[in-house]
Amino acid sequence: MIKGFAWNFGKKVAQRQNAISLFFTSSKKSYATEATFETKPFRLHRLETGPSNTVSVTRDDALALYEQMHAIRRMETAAGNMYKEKIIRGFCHLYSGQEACAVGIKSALRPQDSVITAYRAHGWTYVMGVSELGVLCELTGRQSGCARGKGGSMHMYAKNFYGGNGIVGAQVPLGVGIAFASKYSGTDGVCVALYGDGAANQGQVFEVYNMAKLWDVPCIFVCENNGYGMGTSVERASASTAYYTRGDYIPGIWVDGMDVLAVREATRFSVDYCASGKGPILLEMATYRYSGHSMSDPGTSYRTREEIQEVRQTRDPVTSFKEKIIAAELATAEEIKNLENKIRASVDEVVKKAKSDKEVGLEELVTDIYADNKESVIRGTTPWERYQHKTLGMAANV
Ligand SMILES: Cc1ncc(C[n+]2csc(CCOP(=O)(O)OP(=O)(O)O)c2C)c(N)n1
Ligand SMILES: [Mg+2]
Repeated sequence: MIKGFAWNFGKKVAQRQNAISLFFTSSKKSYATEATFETKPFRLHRLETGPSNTVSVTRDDALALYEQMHAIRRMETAAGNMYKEKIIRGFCHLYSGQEACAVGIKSALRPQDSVITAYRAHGWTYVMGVSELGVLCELTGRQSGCARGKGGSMHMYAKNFYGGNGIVGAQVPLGVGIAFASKYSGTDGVCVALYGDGAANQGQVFEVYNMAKLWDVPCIFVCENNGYGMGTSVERASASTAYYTRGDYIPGIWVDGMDVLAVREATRFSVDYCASGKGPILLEMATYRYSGHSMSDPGTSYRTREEIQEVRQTRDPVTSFKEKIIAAELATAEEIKNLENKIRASVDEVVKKAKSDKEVGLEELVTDIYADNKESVIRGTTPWERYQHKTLGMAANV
C-alpha cells in the first residue's frame, strides 16, 4: 500500500514538473485553460528538424481527447465481453492499449484527409465519425451497424475512412492509391496508411514506398508497433526493429504512441510536410496491445502477465493522460469521473441495443454489393441462379 502510494505520489510530482507551464482563466476559476508538456524525444530519420517536444493543449481539447480515448476503451471492453457471451461471433481484434494512436492522429487531420487501416479497426471507425451504436451493432451483426451488420469487425467504413482490411499489409498500397488520387485530383488531402509491425517486412510495402517517393505522393505511412504480430515478437520477426528508418529514402519519425499529445504533434508535422508537396513520410508509433491478437488468443503464451501489467501501470495511454490533465489542473478528478460515468452509461445503453436490435433480412444478401452495378443481377452459387441487385444504403467514399 505504502509503496504504491509513494510511487503514485512520485509520479504526480513528476507530471506536475512535466507540465512546464499553465495558463489560468479568471482568478475566480482555478482551472487552467491551457497547459504545456514535454513529450519523449522524437527520433528522426533523414530530417533536419522534427516536431516540437514541447506541446500545448487547451482544456477543451484535452477533455475531448480524453473522452475519445476512454470511449474506445469502454467500447472495446464491452466488445470483449459480448464476444465471451457469444453475442459477437467470428473475428474480433481489440484496440485497447493503442487508443492514443487513433485519437492523436485523427485530431491533427483536416476534413480533406483520409485514413485506411488493418483489421484492428473499431477505434478508428469511431474516431472517423461512426457512433458507438454503429460500431457495436456492426459487431453483433445487427441492422443499426454501420455496414448494416454485413461487414462485422474488420469491415467498417465512414467518410474518408477506407476501412477495416483483413489481409495483412494489403491496405498499404491502397492507402498510397488514395493519396495519389488526392494529388491527381488536386484536393490537397493526405492519406494516413496504417499497418502493424507484422506487415512491415512485406514486399508490397517496399514497392509502394518506392512509388510514393518517386511521385511525391502525400502519404503518411504509420507503423503501429505494438511489439507483436500475432504471437511473434518484433525481435523474432525483424532484422531491424527501427521501423521509422525502414523507408530508407523516406524521412521517418519515432513517436511515443502511448502519448496522445506526442502523436498529435507528430501528425501535425507530417500533414504539413506532405501537404507542402515534399512527398511521403513514415511514422513509427511505439504502442502496445493489452488483449491477445484476437479474441481466440489469450495473449499470455508468448509474453508474461508481468509485461502486460507493467505497461498498464507505467505507460497506459488513457490513465497517463488523465493524470496529466489533473496534475496540470486542466480539470478536476471529479470532472473526469463524471465524464467517465457518462461514457459508461452511454456504452451500456448501446450494448443493450446491440443485443436486441434486428438482423437484416435474407433478401439483403444481394443488396449494396456494388455502388454502381453495371448489370442489374447478381450471380448465385450456380450460373443459372440470378438475384436482383438493389441499392439500399449510401456507399461511403464514392
Ligand atoms: C496476407 C496475410 N497473411 C497472414 C494473415 C494472418 N494474420 C492476421 S494478423 C497477423 C499478424 C499481423 O501483425 P501486425 O501487423 O503486427 O498487426 P497487429 O495484429 O499487431 O495489430 C497475421 C499473420 C493475414 N490476415 N493476411
Ligand atoms: Mg503488431
